Amino acid sequence: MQMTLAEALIATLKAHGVKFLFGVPGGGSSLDLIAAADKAGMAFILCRGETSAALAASVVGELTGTPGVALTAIGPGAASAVNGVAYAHLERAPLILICDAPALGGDIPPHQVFDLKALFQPIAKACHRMAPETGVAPFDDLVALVLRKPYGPALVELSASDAALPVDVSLPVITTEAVTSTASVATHEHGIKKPSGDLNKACALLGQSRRPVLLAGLQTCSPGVGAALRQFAERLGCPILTSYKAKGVIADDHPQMIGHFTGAAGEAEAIRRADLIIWAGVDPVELIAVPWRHKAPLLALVEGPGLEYPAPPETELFGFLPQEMVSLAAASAPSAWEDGEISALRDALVQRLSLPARSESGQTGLGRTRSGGTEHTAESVIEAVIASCDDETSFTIDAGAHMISAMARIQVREARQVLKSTGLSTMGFALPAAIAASLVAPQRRVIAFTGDGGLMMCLAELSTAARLGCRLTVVVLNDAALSLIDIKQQRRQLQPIGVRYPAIDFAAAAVGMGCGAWKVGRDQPLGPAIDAALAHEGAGLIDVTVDPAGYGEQLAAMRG
Ligand SMILES: Cc1ncc(C[n+]2csc(CCOP(=O)(O)OP(=O)(O)O)c2C)c(N)n1
Ligand SMILES: [Mg+2]
Repeated sequence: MQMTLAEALIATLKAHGVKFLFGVPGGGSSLDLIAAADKAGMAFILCRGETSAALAASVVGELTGTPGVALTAIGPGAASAVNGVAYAHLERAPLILICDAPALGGDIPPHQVFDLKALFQPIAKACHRMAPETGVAPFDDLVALVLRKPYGPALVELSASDAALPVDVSLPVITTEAVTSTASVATHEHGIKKPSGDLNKACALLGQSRRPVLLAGLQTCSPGVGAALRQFAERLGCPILTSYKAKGVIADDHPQMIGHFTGAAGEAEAIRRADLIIWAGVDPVELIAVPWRHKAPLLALVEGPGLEYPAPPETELFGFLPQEMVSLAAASAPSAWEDGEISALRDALVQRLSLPARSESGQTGLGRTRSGGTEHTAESVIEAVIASCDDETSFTIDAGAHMISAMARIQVREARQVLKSTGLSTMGFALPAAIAASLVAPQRRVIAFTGDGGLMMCLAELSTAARLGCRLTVVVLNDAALSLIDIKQQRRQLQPIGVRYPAIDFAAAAVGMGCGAWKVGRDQPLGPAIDAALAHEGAGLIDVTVDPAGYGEQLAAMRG
């Protein structure tokens, strides 16, 4: 069969179940790809910036297990996507970034041209310039590469002249169902193979343990893992902590759930009391950058070798995580943990992560506090919003001080029902991620909790959300400051320079971009705005002025 190279790439993506291409087009091959996608019934989602496009595409990849795809122009378009590609790299998301490429040869000046491969090499699994002579086969290989665990991004360069040339194609024998169905993922990838590694040693470790603790990381979000993980945990009767990325893989209200595992001091007490740490699919990139503080041996159950553990594991099993857990089940017996002890640990962690109560004067710990009174806080706003949401609601969370309350307070029952950047911890994530989540599951409402600083980095995507009619509500915890950095500056007793700015009127900006918007000042009631925003069918935004005064103490309690 004959197709143009652009059509052949689109056909390959379609065969893999790709439904959306995100991006900002240039005048080169992106136009050929958009035209081919349109013919193939695939939607091009025009974004306002390439970073947001690559972030949204990565999140689609995380949510669906199919590759996320973003298109950019030459030079500046590609360079502008770097942070989204860094996200896919450090959060293990399957992403293909297709950039316009300059025509080769001739006397063409190098306008907008620089070495993209060198730019992306440290964060991409592969960088490849497509050529009609080699047909679509190298692209098939790239798709397979980004879908190999751990997932990650690849860069593809394609010139307009090459995109339009005919190629011979024989499409890969792969169907959407084969790629996306849970059962087939399990059998295709892993068959009924025994895990590799020293199973006897792993069984012996588990058999000797009286007080194991289970840490579940991002690999447990893979299809088919959650149920096996829960059965394994329930058989052990031990405390469970999930990483931020794995939030929901075991329901937050499960009686054995203690909270989140980040590597910080906050959760250390629960782990300190354990005699064995079961490291279930945690990717070390999920931990904050502090020295490992635990002495108990590590039993690692992971998808594959090569992880840079913070401490050498006593033993590792590699393969399909449920299979590893089934293989260990024979050696596992109910642990010596008591229910009351587990719930006390959970209560202590919840308490520790709460914003400190305000004193009469409005002072809460570290200096530079604002006035007291009836101000909203990140915690009070998040609690009020989630109290009005149904169980189906998805959440996205940006980076910043507000994130701690959001992750501690939101309770979900599904993996990836809360989306957050952890390995990269980038700002400007919550809104593009919410757009992606809304496109993947249009019937579910998405709430994006963000700081004012993070929203300013992707504000223009409000117009994308409005144009697409996404059922999403952005909640801006507006403190007119980069509070997380403000706190760190205060702790180092430095002058307050470069972390504060005049408050932005986000509601006015949102209205200007076609969103419904509600503004809640410091002494104004929040309830009516929440009711109106959640009743609004399209994209909306609540801009709430919050008091950041308690963040310093909260962060100190969490990170020590
Ligand atoms: C793209 C990016 N730039 C800078 C940082 C460093 N950083 C982390 S949190 C933060 C401040 C966030 O401010 P805001 O969004 O207002 O949230 P707040 O801390 O005030 O709740 C900064 C600058 C980052 N994580 N990502
Ligand atoms: Mg802020």
